[in-house]
Amino acid sequence: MPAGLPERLPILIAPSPLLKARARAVAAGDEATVRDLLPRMFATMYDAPGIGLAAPQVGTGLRVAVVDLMPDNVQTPLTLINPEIVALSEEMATREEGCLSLPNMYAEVTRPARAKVRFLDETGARREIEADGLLAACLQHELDHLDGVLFVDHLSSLKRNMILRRLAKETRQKQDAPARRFA
Ligand code: GNR
Ligand code: NI
Repeated sequence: MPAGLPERLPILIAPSPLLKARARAVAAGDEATVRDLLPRMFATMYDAPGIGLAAPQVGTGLRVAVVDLMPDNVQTPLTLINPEIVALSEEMATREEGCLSLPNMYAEVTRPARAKVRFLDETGARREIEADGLLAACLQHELDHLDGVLFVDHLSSLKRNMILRRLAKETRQKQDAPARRFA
């Protein structure tokens, strides 16, 4: 029985091996796990704050993601279970992306400008959305997570390594005791 506010989950930071793994499809028997996971994923995403969160980012290897672009600052939650790309535009678009698993790192990522995605919603109903703009980028970013792909994997190895090294350095500095910071 769920009681009180959903608990926020710790977000895995790169280079966690769980972020590189392919998540498995939600199947019969996963209902209780998914029902318990979704409110926690939304709470974690809103708290971060972020506009999307994939289950592998919180250590669950299931093909589940949540998205909310908060249009006009109004919560508009979107739950994606077993999402699949049905179509991608030939036209590409470039925009700055960030990722809760690569905190404080941002880079311009080029992806198809429009995406059609098929998925099951939180009630198990089959749905399909055709997205452009930020939603198209966010959906592709979340589906990538389910295949163990991060936005830096779309960059040149030079840019990717720069970001991963900077992140490793910042993570090290945060974890070090303040007295050891300059040691
Ligand atoms: O909060 C997020 N912002 C964002 C901006 C541009 C493209 C994708 C995203 S998703 C990201 C949250 C996240 O890490 N989701 O996996
Ligand atoms: Ni991400």
